[in-house]
Amino acid sequence: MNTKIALSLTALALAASTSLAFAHGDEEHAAPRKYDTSKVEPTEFGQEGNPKKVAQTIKVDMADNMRFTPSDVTVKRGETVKFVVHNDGKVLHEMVLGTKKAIAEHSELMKKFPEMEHADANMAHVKPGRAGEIVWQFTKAGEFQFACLQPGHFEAGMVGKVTVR
Ligand SMILES: [Cu+2]
Repeated sequence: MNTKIALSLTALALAASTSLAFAHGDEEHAAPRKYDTSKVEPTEFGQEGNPKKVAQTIKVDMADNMRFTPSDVTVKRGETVKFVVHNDGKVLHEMVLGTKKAIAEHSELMKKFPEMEHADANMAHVKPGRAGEIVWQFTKAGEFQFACLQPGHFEAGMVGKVTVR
């Protein structure tokens, strides 16, 4: 193993130990995510929401023109939001919620490990013609992002903004 690869793997291991871990596994999200209070980890942009406490459902479309529609949403602090994310395109898209910094870092990791599969409460990978869901409680006020981190998509502008007030 050369040094460069070793360093990259160290970076991945470090990243995997944070709350934004890239859990390997169920790529298709075929079964709905099981909400388990004991597994909810607070982050800088909120935490996994209780599906029974959804106050607002926001429908978001993803398309092959590398755009989210809408690409700008506003939610109330403390509110649990359900994003229903539909893929209108012909390629895989995903919605990943995070801080601007976390999204940028995650995007860099995806470039280094394009085959990396990850499944976490703050993301939904959606196959063409299908829909996925993210239930999220925004516990902190501020500006956050959602992005598609499939190779090249974020760079092409597949990013949106969540304002929490
Ligand atoms: Cu995409």
